[in-house]
Amino acid sequence: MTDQSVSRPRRRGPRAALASAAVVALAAGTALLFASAASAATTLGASAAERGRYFGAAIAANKLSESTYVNIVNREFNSVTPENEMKIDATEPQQNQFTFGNADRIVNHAISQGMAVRGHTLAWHSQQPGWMQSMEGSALRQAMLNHVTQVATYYRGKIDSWDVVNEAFDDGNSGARRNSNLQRTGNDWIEAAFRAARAADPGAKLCYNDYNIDNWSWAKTQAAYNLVRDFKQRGVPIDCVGLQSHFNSGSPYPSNYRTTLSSFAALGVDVQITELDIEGASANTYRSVVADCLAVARCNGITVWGVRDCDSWRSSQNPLLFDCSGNKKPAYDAVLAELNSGAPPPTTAPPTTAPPTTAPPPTTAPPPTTAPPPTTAPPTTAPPTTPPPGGGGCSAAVYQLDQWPGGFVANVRVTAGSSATNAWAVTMTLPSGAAVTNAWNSQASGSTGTVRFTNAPWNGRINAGQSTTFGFQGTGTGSGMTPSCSAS
Ligand code: G2I
Repeated sequence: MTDQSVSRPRRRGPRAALASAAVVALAAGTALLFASAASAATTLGASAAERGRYFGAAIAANKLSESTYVNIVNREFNSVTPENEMKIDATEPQQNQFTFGNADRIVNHAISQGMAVRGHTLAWHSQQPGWMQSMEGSALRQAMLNHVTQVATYYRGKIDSWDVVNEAFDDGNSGARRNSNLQRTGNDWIEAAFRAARAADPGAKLCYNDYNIDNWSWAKTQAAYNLVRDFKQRGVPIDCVGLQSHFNSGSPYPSNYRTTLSSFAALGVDVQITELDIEGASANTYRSVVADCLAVARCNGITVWGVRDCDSWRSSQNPLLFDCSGNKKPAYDAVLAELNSGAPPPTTAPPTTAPPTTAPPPTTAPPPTTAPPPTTAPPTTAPPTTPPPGGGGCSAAVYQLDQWPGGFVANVRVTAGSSATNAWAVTMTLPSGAAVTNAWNSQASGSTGTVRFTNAPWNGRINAGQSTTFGFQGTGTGSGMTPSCSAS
């Protein structure tokens, strides 16, 4: 493996000061932490965070040296997805020889900015290196599982959500699996990949990701839905579904998109809009997508597939939020306004309805060519300035990521109980001789003995049953720590 620098996460940059402000606010017992909800947020990431969500972009490592590009990325987004750098051909170009240089550039940049990372993607029929393309059968199954294990282990603790399996279903009306070399290793290849990913990185959310699963009445959507339902029923580890949501004239934004989001969510998984772009970038359509996500408690993040139109894989469609010069487009203003009009996360647990056992709706012929449906009106109520307290408690689990003579790195997953949290604190007693040297996505008070970690400004809100992750580095040995969590 290359570039070990990522195994020592660094202190976050400019946003660290905000964390200190939050601690002051909490210590003073004031609602300062949430004061920003009263005045509209001015960036996509900040506004999404106020609603317990992220707003991200797919980015490319080779553009991180362009100032216009990186300024937009740092200013607007609180999550990134490597557009190509974590794919199989990039990370394992020769069998069992892993290269993480470009992916590390993105991950390190994200950590330095306090951004989350969506990992994309561990198992896919496309962008396979040559050696894998020519493999079949048990050799391929073993190679795929080795790839999942090695890459997820390498990035353990640094990935918020992994696209474990990408695009496994066929287009068209069959609802069948896509015929690929991976599929030919046996129908259970998807669950095998998810189990390997969970074992390698128990703290990451594990997603199934696909395109054309946005329209609830399409056969492909129902096929993905049935996969997730089956996995949940049989205990196969899956935490989220990624709807790519590449909208264009052949696959337009569907009027039943919100139904699709809420139907997946009702299975007990998060729903993430993972590769959003819209041909022509209609402000109304972008606004509708955001409104639909905000209307579904478990739709916890939106990622646009690129930053400026010229960065897009479909640049001739001008499908993104910034023009080629980096100026905000009308779609940007619509997205920000819609985010700002959204309510804070609910403070009570969503109903835990059992997954429907009835047959899915009848499927219709694929891609209607009609115009997108009318957009829904945005809610007109302003968010309250002080959200109600969360009384459902929280729990925390610690994962030691790395230990070397004299030091260690640990990650902590904080999970909200039966109601949303507005703020949380995790206390942990360190082994004798150990000391915290820095923390990210939280603020540590004290460094030895019993250390208290409190939320950063952007991750105090966790929806009921949802989780967030923070990490810290220390000297000494980090084993045997038992975290306890309190929430308000
Ligand atoms: O195709 C759009 C997306 C559909 N869902 C999965 C995504 O992973 C996929 O992303 C696109 C990237 O945006 C493109 O940038 O995946 C393409 C490949 O399947 C990417 O294109 C590739 C080109 O095909 C290569 O020739 C090029 O070397 O990008 C590579 C890096 O620029």
